[in-house]
Amino acid sequence: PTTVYLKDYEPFGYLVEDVHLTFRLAPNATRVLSRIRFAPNPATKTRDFFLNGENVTLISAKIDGAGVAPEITADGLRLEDAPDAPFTFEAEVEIDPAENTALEGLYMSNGMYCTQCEAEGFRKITYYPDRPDVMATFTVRIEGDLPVMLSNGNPAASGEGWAEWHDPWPKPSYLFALVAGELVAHEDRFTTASGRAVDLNLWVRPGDEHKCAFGMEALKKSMRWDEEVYGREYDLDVFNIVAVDDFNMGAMENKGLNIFNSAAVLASPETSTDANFERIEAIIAHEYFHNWTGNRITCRDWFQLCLKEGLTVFRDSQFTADMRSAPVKRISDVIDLRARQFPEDQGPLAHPVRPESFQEINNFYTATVYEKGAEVIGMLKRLVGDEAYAKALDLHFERHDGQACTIEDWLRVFEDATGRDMSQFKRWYSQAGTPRLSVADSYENGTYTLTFRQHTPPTPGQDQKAPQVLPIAVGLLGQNGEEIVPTTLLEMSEAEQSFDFPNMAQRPVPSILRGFSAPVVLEQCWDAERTAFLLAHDTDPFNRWDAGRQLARESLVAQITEGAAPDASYLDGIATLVSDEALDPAFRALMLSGPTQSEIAQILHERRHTPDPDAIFTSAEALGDAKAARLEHLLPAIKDATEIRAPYSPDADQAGKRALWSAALSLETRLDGGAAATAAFESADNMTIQLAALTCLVRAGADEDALAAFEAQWKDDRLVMDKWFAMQIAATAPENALPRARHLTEHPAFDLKNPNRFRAVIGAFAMNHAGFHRADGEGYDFLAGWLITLDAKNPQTAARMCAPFQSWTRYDADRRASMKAALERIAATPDLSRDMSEMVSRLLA
Ligand code: BAL
Ligand code: ZN
Repeated sequence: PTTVYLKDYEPFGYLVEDVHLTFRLAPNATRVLSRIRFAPNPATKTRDFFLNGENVTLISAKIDGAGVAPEITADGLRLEDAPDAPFTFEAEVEIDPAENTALEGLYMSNGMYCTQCEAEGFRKITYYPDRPDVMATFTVRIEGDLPVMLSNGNPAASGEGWAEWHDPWPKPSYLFALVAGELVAHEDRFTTASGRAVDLNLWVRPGDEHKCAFGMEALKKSMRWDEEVYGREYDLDVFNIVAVDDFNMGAMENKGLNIFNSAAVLASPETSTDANFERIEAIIAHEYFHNWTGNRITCRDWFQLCLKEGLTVFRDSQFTADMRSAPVKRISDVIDLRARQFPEDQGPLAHPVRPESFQEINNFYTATVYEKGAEVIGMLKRLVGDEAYAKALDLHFERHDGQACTIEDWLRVFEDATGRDMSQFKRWYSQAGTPRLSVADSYENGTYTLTFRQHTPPTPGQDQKAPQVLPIAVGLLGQNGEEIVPTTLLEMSEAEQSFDFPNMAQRPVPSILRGFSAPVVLEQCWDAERTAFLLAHDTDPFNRWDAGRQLARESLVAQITEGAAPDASYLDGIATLVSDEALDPAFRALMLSGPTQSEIAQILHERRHTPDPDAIFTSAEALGDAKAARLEHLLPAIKDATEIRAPYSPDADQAGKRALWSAALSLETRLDGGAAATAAFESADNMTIQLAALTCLVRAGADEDALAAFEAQWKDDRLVMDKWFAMQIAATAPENALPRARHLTEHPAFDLKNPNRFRAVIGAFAMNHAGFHRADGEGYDFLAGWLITLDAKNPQTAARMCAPFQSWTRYDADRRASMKAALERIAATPDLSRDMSEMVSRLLA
C-alpha cells in the first residue's frame, strides 16, 4: 500500500466551480450522472487531470459535450489532454449500493439509501477530485420511487419520483450526503438570532417517532448555544438529521443533512440510559457545531483532521459543561482520555495530533486526533485566557470562512490576535506521546518552591522529544485544609523549571494540575497521607476526585504486588465523601468508581511488574468487597436520598442521583448476592435503573432469569438489544466471557453487517480485561478470527477494533506470544484491506 505524506501536499491543478449530480436510484444499479465545471487553478502549474474513483463503472464521459475515453485505473480516471482552460466534464457511472457492506459511499440500510463520504467515500459514488481542499457548490437531483429523498442544502424543487436540492455553500465532497427511503419526520422550527427561520427535521424509520423529542431539543439548545457563546448562526433554511441503523461512526456532519447512527440520536426513557441521553446531546451538539468548525472552515488535507475535530470536541465539551455539571464533565473526559488516548499515545499506535503520514486515513479517526486534539485547544485557551481566546476565534471565523485550512493557519490566528509566539506550542501538534511531568517541592525561609521536570518517552518514529509548553494549574492548601493560594496558572516551557511562592507562613500542601490543565502523566512522589488530605480538603473537584483515584490505584498495586489488604485510608476517605450531602450526587458517584483493570495493568507495567490479568481482577473484586463492607451502614441513607420518585427526566440532576443510587446498589449486591438488584430490576420503569440492576446481577453471577426476561421484553428493540449483548459479556466473570461471546455470535440476532451489533458482541468481549487476556490465548484468537471475517465486509470498523491488541507487549511471554501470533494470523490473511494491513503492521512494528 502507498504511504501519503504531509510534506508532499500539492494543491489540485483545477478549481471546481460547481457540481450537478443526478442519481437514478436502484439497489444494485444506481446511475450517477455528474456535470462538473472545472477551471485551471492559478495557484498551480501542474495540470494532472486525475479524478478519484473506486468501485464505480464508467458508462460514458464527455468534455464540453464531446465524448472522451479516459484511462481508468483501480483508483481513478485520468485524461492526458484535459484543456488548460475552463471546461465542463460529464460522466455517467453505475454503482451497487445494495452490495456495499463497507458502509462507505452510497449504501443501503434496511431498504434505505444513505451515504458516508468522510474521509474518502465520495470516490465510491462518482469520479471526482475527492479531497477536502476542492470546494464547490452542489446541485443534486434524486430520482427514485421513494417517499423521502434528501440531500445537502435547501430543497429546490420536487415532483412525483424526483427531488432537487441546492447547497449554496461551497463544500468539499466529504460533506456530500444523500438519503432516500421510507422515513417520517419529527418536525420543529428554530429562529436564528438574526431572524432566519429554519425548518428542523429529525427523520427516522416508522415506529421510532417516539424517540425523537430529546434529540430535537438538544439540537435547538446547540443552535442557541453556538450563537450565544461563539456568535455562530446557522446558514440554511433547513437542517435535517437522519437516523440510520448501519453506520460505522457515531454521526456525520454533512452540510445541512447530518446522518446519525441511530444509537447516537434515538432516545426514550424506557429504552435509553442517562449516559445515552448525555452522549446523544453531546453528539448532536458536536455535529451541529461542525457547521462552522469543519464545514464553513474545513481542512486543507486529511493531516489537518484535528483542526476540525479537536476544536469541535472542545466545543461540545464546553457545551456539555454548560448544560450539565462542569466538574463532572471534566472528570468524565479525563477518565475517557486516560482509558483510550493514553494507551494509544504510549503504545505502538502512537501518532501526533497532526499525523505526518498514513496509508489509510480512516485509521486516524483516533482518540489522539479527537480527544488529545481537544485537550490542545483547552491548553491554548488556558494559556491565552478566555478573552483572548474569544478574540482569536472571532478572527479565525472572519479570516478563514469558506477556506480549507491548516494548523499553521489556526496558530497564526492566535499569534495575530494575542501577539504570542506559538512556535513552541506547535509541538503539541507534531510530537506524539504523553509527557510525564514529575514534581518536587521545597520550603525554605518562607518561600515554597515547586520544581517540575518534563520528559516525553520515545514513540514510533520519534526518538527525541523537545520540551512542550505546559499550563500547570496549581493551588496551595494550608495544613488545616484551607486554601491559601487559589488556582494559579504556571506556564512551563523548559525541560526543568522552578516556581517560587514567597511569604508562606507555613509549608503548604500543593494541589497540582488542577482541572487536569494539561494532558500529561503526573508523577509525584507517592505520599499516601498528602493524597488522603487532598481527598478530604481540595477545593478543586478534579483533583479531589483524582486523589481518590490515586489512593484506589495504589491500594490495588499494593494488593497485587505485596499481598496488602485494601487501603483503609482510601475506604475512610470515600466513606466521608459519599455521605456528604452537600456534594453533587454525580460527583459522589464518580468518587465511588475505581480505576479500570487495564489502567492497573499499565501502571504495573510502568513499575516493571508483569501484569497478571487474573490477579488484577481478583484484587479489584477484593477492593470492591472491602468498599461494600466499609460503606454498608451508609448505603440505605444514600439510596433513600437519591431514590427518584418524580417521573423520569434525563436532566443532570436526576441522572446524578440515579448514578449514585446505582453505585450504591452495586455495592449492596456484593453484600446481599442480588436480592436488592432483583427487586430493582423487576420494578424499574426506566432503562437506566433496569440496566444498572441487570449489570449488578451479571456481576454477581445471578443473571440467568433476568437476562432471559430482559431479552423477552426487548427483543424487538435493536438498540436495547445491543446493550443486552454488550453488557452480559463485558460485566461477566472472566471465565464466562469467551464462552458467552462465542455463544452470542450464534444468536439469531447477531449480525456481522451491523457495526453496532458487532461491537456489542466482539468489542464488548475485548472490554472484559481478564476474559480477553485468558491465559490460554483463546481470547486473542477469537478476536482475531472475527476481525478477519469482518475485514472482508467492513474494513473500517474491523481495523478500528484492533485497539485491544495495542498493549500486547506489556504482558507475560506466553500472552505476548499468543497476541503476536493472533496479529500475524491477521497479517497473513489473503486480500487483507489497506485499513487492516496498516493497523497490523503498526502493531507488530
Ligand atoms: N467527522 C466524522 C464524525 C465526526 O467527528 O463528527
Ligand atoms: Zn467531529
